[in-house]
Amino acid sequence: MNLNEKITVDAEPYPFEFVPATCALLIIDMQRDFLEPGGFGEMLGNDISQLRRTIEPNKILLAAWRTNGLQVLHTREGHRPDLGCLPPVKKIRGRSPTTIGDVGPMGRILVRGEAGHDIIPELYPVFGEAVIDKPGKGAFWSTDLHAIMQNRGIKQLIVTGVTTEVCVNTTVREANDRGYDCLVPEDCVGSYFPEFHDMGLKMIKAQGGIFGWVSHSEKILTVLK
Ligand code: TIU
Repeated sequence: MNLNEKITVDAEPYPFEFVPATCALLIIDMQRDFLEPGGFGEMLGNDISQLRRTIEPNKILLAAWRTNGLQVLHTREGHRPDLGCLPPVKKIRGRSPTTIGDVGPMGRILVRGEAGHDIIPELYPVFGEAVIDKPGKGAFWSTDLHAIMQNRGIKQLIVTGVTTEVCVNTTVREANDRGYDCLVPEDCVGSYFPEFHDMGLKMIKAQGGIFGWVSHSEKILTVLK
């Protein structure tokens, strides 16, 4: 397969054309605190199984991306240990007794350098894959993601990770405004709330693909072979 040639993957609202060499896999916030039993997400009463079902398809897609020598980017949501980049409103919203920056089940919650902030072992980054630490929901805001994409010639994105309607949706919208195509494989994204997951995907592909395309990892794997 010539990785510099356009290939087409079945998607909604219509087939997605991409050049593998310039299309990065962007894996959003697959962090221990969001996905692991006993983490911050579960501590807040969320059903982590809705997120954990995305681990296996992400693992397979990531392996295929690596096998083909394609570009991979990871993000983590979190804050400086001094919490200088944590807006006070973000800390107090939710009214939980334990909030961002406090000591949680896996270290200080969503603080860089803490165990719970790190990426789950199943999808752990390898050398050469950029890890973007982001203080917000979108991966572009207050990060060097856009510079990295320009420096590495990345023109399109396959966006996976959690959660569908929060960080994935925000990132897809940000990418769209910067002129990038985004394809979201539905089995590789998840939400604590199935109905928000469904609507989050519908919002991306509505109106002729107002923010991008939605497909399935198996369809991407088929065309990569
Ligand atoms: N990564 C991400 O989506 N962060 C969140 O806080 N998501 C929620 O759904 N809460």
